[in-house]
Amino acid sequence: MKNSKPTEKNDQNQKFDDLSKNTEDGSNQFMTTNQGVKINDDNNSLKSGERGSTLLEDFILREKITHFDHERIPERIVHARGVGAHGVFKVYDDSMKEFTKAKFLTDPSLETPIFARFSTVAGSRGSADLARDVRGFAVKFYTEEGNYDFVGNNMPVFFIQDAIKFPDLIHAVKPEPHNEIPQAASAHDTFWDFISLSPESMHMIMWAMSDRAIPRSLRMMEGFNVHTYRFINEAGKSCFVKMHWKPLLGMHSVVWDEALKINGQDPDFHRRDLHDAIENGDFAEWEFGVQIIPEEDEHKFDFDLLDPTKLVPEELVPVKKIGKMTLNRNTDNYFAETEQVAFHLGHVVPGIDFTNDPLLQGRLFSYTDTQLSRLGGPNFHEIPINRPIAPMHNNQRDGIARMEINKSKTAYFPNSISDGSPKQAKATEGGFTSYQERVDSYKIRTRSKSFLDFFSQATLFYNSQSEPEQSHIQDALKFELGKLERPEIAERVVGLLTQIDKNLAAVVAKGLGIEVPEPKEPMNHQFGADENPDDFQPIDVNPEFKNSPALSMANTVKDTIKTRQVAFLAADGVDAESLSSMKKSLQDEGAVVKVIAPHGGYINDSNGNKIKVDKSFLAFASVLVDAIYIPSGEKSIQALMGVPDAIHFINETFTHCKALAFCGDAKKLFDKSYVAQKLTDKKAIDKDEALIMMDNVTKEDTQKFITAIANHRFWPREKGEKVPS
Ligand code: HDD
Repeated sequence: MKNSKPTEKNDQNQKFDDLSKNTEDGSNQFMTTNQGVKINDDNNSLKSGERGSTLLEDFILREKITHFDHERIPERIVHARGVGAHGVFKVYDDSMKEFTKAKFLTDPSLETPIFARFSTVAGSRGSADLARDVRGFAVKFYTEEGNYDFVGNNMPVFFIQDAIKFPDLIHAVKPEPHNEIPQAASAHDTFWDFISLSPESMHMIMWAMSDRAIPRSLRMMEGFNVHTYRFINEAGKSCFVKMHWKPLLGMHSVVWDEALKINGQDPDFHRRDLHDAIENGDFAEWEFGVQIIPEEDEHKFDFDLLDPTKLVPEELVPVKKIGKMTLNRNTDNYFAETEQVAFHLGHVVPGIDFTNDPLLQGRLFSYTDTQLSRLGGPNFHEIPINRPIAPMHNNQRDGIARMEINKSKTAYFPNSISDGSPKQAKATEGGFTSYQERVDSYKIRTRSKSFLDFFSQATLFYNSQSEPEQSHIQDALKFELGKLERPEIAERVVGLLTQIDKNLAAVVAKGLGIEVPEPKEPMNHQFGADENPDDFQPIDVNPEFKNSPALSMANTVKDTIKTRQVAFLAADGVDAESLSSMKKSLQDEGAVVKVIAPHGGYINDSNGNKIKVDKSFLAFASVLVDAIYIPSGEKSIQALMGVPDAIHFINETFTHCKALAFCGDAKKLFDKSYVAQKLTDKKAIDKDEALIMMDNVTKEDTQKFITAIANHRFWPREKGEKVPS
């Protein structure tokens, strides 16, 4: 692994210069107290005699313990588990000028520093990475015009339509109040109880039950800003915009059985993956895309643009890719940067504005408010990771942990004493002006009737999935609902599923051992006490689009094995050529090779060369890699045949539909696997494109292996005869 210091290239960044004002490096320095007094003994407290009691006078001990006692801050109420990294963002050209005046989106000469944080939603700070969950996708842009925060998810829609329901949703999904069970899981009664009474959530449920909820890597997932926002151009004209992040490596997921096992084998799987990729110089990249909708088209769709449970199909409004984000530097300190970073979708710059989406509007209140208790007061914007690189002057003063020393004799506006400073900026000088949206309406507490189509896009999503993806959704629902203790909740959910797809409902009902129920009336329970329930029941909409290929991960990028992990199973005597030539070919394509052997340290190859073992079987597992390869070598294969873990590697890799390649006499090892022994349909082995048998490492066979890894999974295995792993 390369040195964790940033490379020369990615060290050049205005935000890094800014952060460097607050960095501390104790190398070759004396240890001191917080007051700068050098410490002579950090190992023993001050006592009255060698065996006497400790003295209160010991300011070194007191200071150290006091600071330790207060090291923790409240974890985020949601999105507590996360990982962050630094990077840069650049637009390709100035084509967005037509729509927005935001400089960082229109000036291709600018490289905007960014900090991104990815997270799971429900779990605590120490929970495992591969929970079935939505992933937070937050990006802070330190632009010249102030900070812009993108606070999105890896799914383009949300569970609820109004922010007033957010505490209910989160109370339902978090561990149950009486026993704080389960951790980082939605498979429990309170979550599904809430969902079963809130049919607006069914579109998001389809996403959350899909493979999108168990990404292979944070680097391999999309990001969405969910709400419809506005762009405002220099002339003050507005249009609507949906924002997207598209990963250059494509979208890929693990399978559920892997997710369960990864959570035990390496609960930091995603965190480690991002960290290691950046350390290796494999910087994570996403293209930034926008769907632009002219203001006049607001009512053109068969859904409401203000409804956050709806997406705009890409086939209807194409995503124009306008720039690229590159994450190229890990944090120096997790707490100072990733834990203390505070995102807020209300942090916008001129050229970006809000809409009346009621979920968005409520969020605008929540994000600053939550930091007040999480980060201890109103000055969290001064924490280095949060402060803008744009100049910052105003009349806000004081408060806990104020860092800035404001020199002005005045802290009010207007003033004459300070010559009217700091001054207001005209719009032409970059002053933020809100979009003058015409509003003419009654003050009213209700849900818009245009939000009552709860199922058509859930059906669109389900119909757009490939067969394996659909079957994973079915299994996820069987798993989640199968965990419920109250059968009536599962029945209500299956009732709602009938509104999405009859077959989906039937398959799930069968898995649960129940009859397919009629949906319980009323389906929707989200209305006021004085409102008529009948007015708020789901409406039927026949959507313009029945299928959107962009929604299926089957259609993603599959032409690269960059950063994919391949385990080479080997022992002493491994054939030197069989190991090294495959290793070189895979590494040339950007894959990461790990040698897994019966013991740690080194093994000897057939030429007597020492080969470093990355991990022993005991300290590793097949679920941590994308593919396995077993090089030839009689002695090595003999040894592996005596290692049950090696056979288990093969069984599991096969069951998880990943690529396997066997070279020469490694076939003998394959013969010991369940795949060879229990699969009665031998033709399935011949037809299996991701199970590669090679006599030698030929160019052709290597290419077959590379293609199989790039395809990520060979799903026909799931449909065929099952073998145990
Ligand atoms: Fe939220 C954190 C994304 C709805 C209230 N949210 C948070 C984070 C992300 C999102 C990515 C973590 C940011 C970080 O890494 O620090 N939230 C979303 C999306 C939503 C959404 C995409 C729907 C479209 N959130 C939402 C609502 C509310 C909140 C409706 C409240 C009314 N969210 C919060 C919060 C958090 C938060 C309580 C917890 C920690 C924080 O803000 O800084 O304010």
